[in-house]
Amino acid sequence: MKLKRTIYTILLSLSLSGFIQWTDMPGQEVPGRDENITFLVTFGKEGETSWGDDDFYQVFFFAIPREYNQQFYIRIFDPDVGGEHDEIQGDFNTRTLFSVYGGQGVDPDRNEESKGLANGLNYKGGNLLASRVFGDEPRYDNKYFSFGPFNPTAGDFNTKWNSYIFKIVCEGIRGDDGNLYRYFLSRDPENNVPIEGANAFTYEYTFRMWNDFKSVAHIYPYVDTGVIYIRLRNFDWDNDGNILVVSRYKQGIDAPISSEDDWAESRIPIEPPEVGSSLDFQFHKRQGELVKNNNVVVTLENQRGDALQFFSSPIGGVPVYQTSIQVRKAKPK
Ligand SMILES: [Ca+2]
Ligand SMILES: [Ca+2]
Ligand SMILES: [Ca+2]
Ligand SMILES: [Ca+2]
Repeated sequence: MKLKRTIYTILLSLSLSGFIQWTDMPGQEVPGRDENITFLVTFGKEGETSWGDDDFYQVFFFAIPREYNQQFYIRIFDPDVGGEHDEIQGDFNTRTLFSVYGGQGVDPDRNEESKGLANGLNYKGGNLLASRVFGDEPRYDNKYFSFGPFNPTAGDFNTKWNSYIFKIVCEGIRGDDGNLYRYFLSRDPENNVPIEGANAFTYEYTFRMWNDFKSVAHIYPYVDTGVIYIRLRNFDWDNDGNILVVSRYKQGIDAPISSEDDWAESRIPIEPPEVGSSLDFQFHKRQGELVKNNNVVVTLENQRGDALQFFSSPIGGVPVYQTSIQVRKAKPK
C-alpha cells in the first residue's frame, strides 16, 4: 500500500508537470479489467441505430511505452459475427472489417480526425499495417485472432505519453447484426501476455451492458490540466437505470440518461482536486424488469469542445471518493 501511494504521488507530480507515465498500470484488455464491461459492439451498417450503435464503426488506440522494444500482437476475441456472443437480426449476414494503423497520422493529439468522432472525417489516418474481414466464421467463434507481429517503432510517437500509438478500427461494412468482440494487446500471438506500462483508449465508446441487475459497468476518463467542466453524452441508454459520476471529490452526480435512439447530454463542473486524476462513470442497471442486450455509446468533451479519452486502465488508479479531500491516496489493490 505504501508503494502504491508512492507511485501515486509520483504520478500526481508527473501529471502536474505535464508529463505522464503509465508505470505499474496493466492496461491491455479492452474492455479493461476495472471496467466490468462484457464486450465492445459494432453493428453492420445496414443496422438500426436504435439497436445502440450510432455510427457502425469503433476506433481504439493502443499506447506502447518507449522502453518496450520487442514485437507485439493485437488479439481480437470473437472477431466473427455468428455463433456465440453476437447479436443476430434475422440471420447472420454481417461482415466487419478490422484494420490496424501505425505511423504518422495515427496520434489523435496531432490529428483530430483520427479520433473517429465525426462521420465523414477521415478516421483512417496513418499507414495501414494489417486488416481482415470477418463474417460468420466458426473458426473464430468464441476464439482469438491475432494481428501482428508489429514493431513498436511502427507506431506514431507521442511525447506526452512517451509511447508509440497504434490504432485499430472496426467497421460494419455489410449486414445488420451486431459484432461483439474484445481486444487484447499481447507479447505473444497464442496467449494473452500483457506489455507492462501499455494502455488503450478511445474517444467514443460503444459497449454492451451485462444482462444482470447487479453488475455495474465503469469507464474512466482522465481529467487533464485546464479542464473546467465536461460535457458527457450518452446514446440509446434505453432508460436503463442511472449513470453516476464519481471521483475523489464527487460522491456521485446523477447524469441525464438517454432512452431509445437518442442522445442525452449533461454538463458537469470539474473541481481543482479532480484535475490530474480519473473520473469514474458508473452505469447502474434499472431494477425490476431487465433491460436486455443493452448497447450504449458514450462520449466526453471539455469546455473547449476537445474530446477526452476513456482509458482501459484508469490513470492514477480507480478514483475513490474522499470525505476529506486533503487525504489523497490511491485505492489499495
Ligand atoms: Ca461469435
Ligand atoms: Ca442479419
Ligand atoms: Ca463477435
Ligand atoms: Ca441501447
